Amino acid sequence: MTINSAFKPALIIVDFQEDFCPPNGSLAVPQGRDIAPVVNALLTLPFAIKIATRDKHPQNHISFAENHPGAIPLKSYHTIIHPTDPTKSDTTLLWPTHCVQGTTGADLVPELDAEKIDVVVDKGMDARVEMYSAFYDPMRVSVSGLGEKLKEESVTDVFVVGLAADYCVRATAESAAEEGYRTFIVEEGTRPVMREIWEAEGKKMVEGKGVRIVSVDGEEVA
Ligand code: VGL
Ligand code: ZN
Repeated sequence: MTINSAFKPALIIVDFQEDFCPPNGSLAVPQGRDIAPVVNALLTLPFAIKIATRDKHPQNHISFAENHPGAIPLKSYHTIIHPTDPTKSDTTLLWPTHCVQGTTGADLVPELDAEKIDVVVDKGMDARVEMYSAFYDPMRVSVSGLGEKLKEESVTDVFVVGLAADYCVRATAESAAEEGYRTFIVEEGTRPVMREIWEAEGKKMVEGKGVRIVSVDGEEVA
């Protein structure tokens, strides 16, 4: 019998950026900035690699309601046709304009202990597709390089925190699980856009995809 005891954990801090935080973020997640102490505490632990991701959209990004006349942010949906295979399409929620490349809204928050981060991965840069997962968009038109990084480091386990729990944290964790990593969301290190739906349905759906939601105390919480 061979015992494979490899344990090379990665920490992925998703989109901990000004536009996702109160008081001034254009798409502020309630209490989003409050995750800083937990995230910084995790950054002191011996992860094999510590990665921060940034949502970095061009001004003409497909997910911005203002780019679709009459659309209402957080209420309207838009159909994205696959850029090269028009038989494929996807329906996506539209947002207030956020994390535009070159604006301060796209900056990582100053509360984050950025010195401890090994790699910053940018995502959402292709105007034609929405990209919640930090690995790739659902149509795999835009690929960030995060997957390659984890492979290079022979990562076995992925711990995900950041913003927002119900969108980019969730999608990134689901991709990690799909890529074969043991994957965890650390509950205190994230906050959802829509708390009620996240608690009532979202967590169970993520867990159904093989992601474990854990507490910093080590207790399984969901
Ligand atoms: C996100 C909505 C739009 C996120 C990014 O980081 O969760 N949510 N773009
Ligand atoms: Zn975005």
